[in-house]
Amino acid sequence: MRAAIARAEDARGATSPNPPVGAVVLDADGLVVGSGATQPPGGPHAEVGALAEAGERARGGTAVVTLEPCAHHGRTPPCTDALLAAGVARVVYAVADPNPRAAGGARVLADAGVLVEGGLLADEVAAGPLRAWLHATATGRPHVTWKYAASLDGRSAAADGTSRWISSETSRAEVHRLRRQVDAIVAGRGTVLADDPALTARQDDGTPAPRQPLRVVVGLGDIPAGARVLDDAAETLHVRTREPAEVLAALSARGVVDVLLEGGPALAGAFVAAGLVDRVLAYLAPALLGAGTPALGAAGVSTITGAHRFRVEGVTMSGPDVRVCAVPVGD
Ligand code: AOF
Ligand code: ZN
Repeated sequence: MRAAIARAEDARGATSPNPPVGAVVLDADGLVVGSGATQPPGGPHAEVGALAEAGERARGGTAVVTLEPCAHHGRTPPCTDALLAAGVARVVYAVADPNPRAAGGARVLADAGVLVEGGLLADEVAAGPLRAWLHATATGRPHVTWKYAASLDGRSAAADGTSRWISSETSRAEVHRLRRQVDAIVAGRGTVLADDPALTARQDDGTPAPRQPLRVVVGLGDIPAGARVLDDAAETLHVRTREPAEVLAALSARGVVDVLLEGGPALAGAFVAAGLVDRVLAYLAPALLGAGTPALGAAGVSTITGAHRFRVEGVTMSGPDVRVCAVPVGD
């Protein structure tokens, strides 16, 4: 299952609106004979790729999948048919499919005499590669991660507006890895005017990633010609509103599931105020500024009892910086 999770992680950012799923096939002796991941929409599901690689060696073997195999004719035929045709004797999956159109695969396989086990490493998969898709399936809107870099006193720019480079090279490289895994990067028009960011995903060697997330600029006014977000390094969508729910509706309509919100403070504050931040990723650099732009602008809080409360999911070092991952209390 950990190998299947690794395949799913690699598929992130390329499958939406479908979930990034990973699959591994073992032969009757328990040797790995194939693996696969969900292909871009309309392409084969994870199981199909893993079975193709395994060929005849799948007969009497085991398929391990991060999501319950589908039992429906969607853009592709049911994975249950492919598993049965291959003669797989056992199927182990992590998370049950919550999509009513696709669900029921476990039952179909069991009724055909396959040994079926669900729930293996389900928490790890649900918090990992399937997190955004499960959220979108349950709520009907994309999953939003608000990412920011700030000084230890919570400022994202100094008093004169300069902000390069608050966080370390290690943290910046990690943000590019994150950008490569999401469907869209969202920034406010104010940030585009102030910082002229490229909002592209780079690889560790600095070259552009082969697949770029959609760049989304939010704000009423025009984007000035010559802004880097208008270059042809990636596609850009300009959403002319200040309303976070409208932004997410526009992104949903384009099949976006996994969103990285990257500022600035006013837009992030509006998303937090609307309860539309599903995860916070903070890169805190061991520096003090004392004055300057706060990472978060007004978020609808006037008194301490109104604070938006989060639960810390993880704290790690990112080079010299501290990386905090937090989710809303109750999630
Ligand atoms: C699987 N394996 O790798 C994935 C599954 O429109 P379709 O035919 O591509 O079906 C999309 C639905 O299938 C999706 O909403 C989800 O329920 C399931 N995804 N299932 O067996 C896979 N990606
Ligand atoms: Zn399928």
